[in-house]
Amino acid sequence: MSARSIDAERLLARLVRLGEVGRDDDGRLIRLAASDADKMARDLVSSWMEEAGLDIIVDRIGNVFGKWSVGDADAAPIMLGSHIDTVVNAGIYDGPYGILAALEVVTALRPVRHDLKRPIIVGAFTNEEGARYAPDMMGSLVYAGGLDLDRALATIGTDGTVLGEELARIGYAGTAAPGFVTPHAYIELHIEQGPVLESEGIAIGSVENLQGISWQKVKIEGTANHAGTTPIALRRDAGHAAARVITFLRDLMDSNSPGGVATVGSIAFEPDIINVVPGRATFTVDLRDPVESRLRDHERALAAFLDDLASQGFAVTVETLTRFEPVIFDQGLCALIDEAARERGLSVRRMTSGAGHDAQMMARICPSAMIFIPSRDGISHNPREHSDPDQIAAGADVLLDVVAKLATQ
Ligand code: HGY
Ligand code: MN
Ligand code: MN
Ligand code: MN
Repeated sequence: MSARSIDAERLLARLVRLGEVGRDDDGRLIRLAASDADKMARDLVSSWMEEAGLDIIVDRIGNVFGKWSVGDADAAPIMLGSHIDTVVNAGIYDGPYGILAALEVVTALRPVRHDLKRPIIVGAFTNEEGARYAPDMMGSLVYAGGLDLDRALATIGTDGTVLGEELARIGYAGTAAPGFVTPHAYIELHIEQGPVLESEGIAIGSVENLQGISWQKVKIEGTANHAGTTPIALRRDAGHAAARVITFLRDLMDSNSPGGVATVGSIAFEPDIINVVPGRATFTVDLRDPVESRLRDHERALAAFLDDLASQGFAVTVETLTRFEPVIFDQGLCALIDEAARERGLSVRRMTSGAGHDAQMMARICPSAMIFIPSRDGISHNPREHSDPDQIAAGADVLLDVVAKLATQ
């Protein structure tokens, strides 16, 4: 059993404290990328990084890193991280948990710093959620060389703002080149955000793969008309058409389960008036599957259904917002996670991540893996998001042990 442990009390207190940054008048937590709330949170996390004795580096896509220059200065660092930005009406653990636990790991390792052979970097990646600027996982994607920096900085948000201008406005348009160092390994500690660990009574998830993600924006143009005088058979009702797409996706997933998921998370009708047949429906489609060929099948099936709508007189346009293939994490790191959990007497199981994470981008440039802890009722992207204090501490202790092993190799 490892003698060391992280300071659970400080970790929990900081999670609550950071969770208050970005509350709106209704008490909802909203910390969209490059917003004023994001700035306040970045400033607070940066101050905690400095308190942990880390040197702050900000790169040109606004990723914030705290570097601990221990060990051999030329050795590739261990990188830990996650994100600070949130969705709308978020919980307090998704993202900050991985960063604040990493700061506790650094602090817990200070007494044995002379045994460490390589630097340790804690990263807070820009715009993981993609709620304001698509694609999601943008900061880590640019860092890993998967998206051109200038193109990312030019991204127009859902509110018409430009990411690069917003980063400059909040003072986080850094100067370091994204990808300035290739880590020896990247480990991300995160809440599961799903029901598996809790339903099986397992303490730790050793995440060995992450499902593919396809984000599309669909626009269906019909004919706005009088809600009272227009018979159903004579309509080109964009609202009915959108509803048929949603039902189609639900049936498609039912026929393919387990595995794939499909979500229409955002939808808008125009002119959006009670007594006018919608002339236009604009909505997003989020498709995911751990198996690339099945994800492609679902994309093709949706495209065929939309073509069929077009043959019925609707004008249909589709814009691809994001497309990431499934990712396999490093088996050696997963074995370390398994071992670290068992040495602490914690139950552990291999699993797939249903959610996207910065680790899936870092896996493009270095061995990467994730550690999950249970989420109560499997809820996330929701203020009811919750993990118990002992689960939060256990995940951070497993991260500590994995980092201690990696940093002394
Ligand atoms: O959508 C996702 O899974 C990620 O949290 N952005
Ligand atoms: Mn997250
Ligand atoms: Mn999230
Ligand atoms: Mn995520």
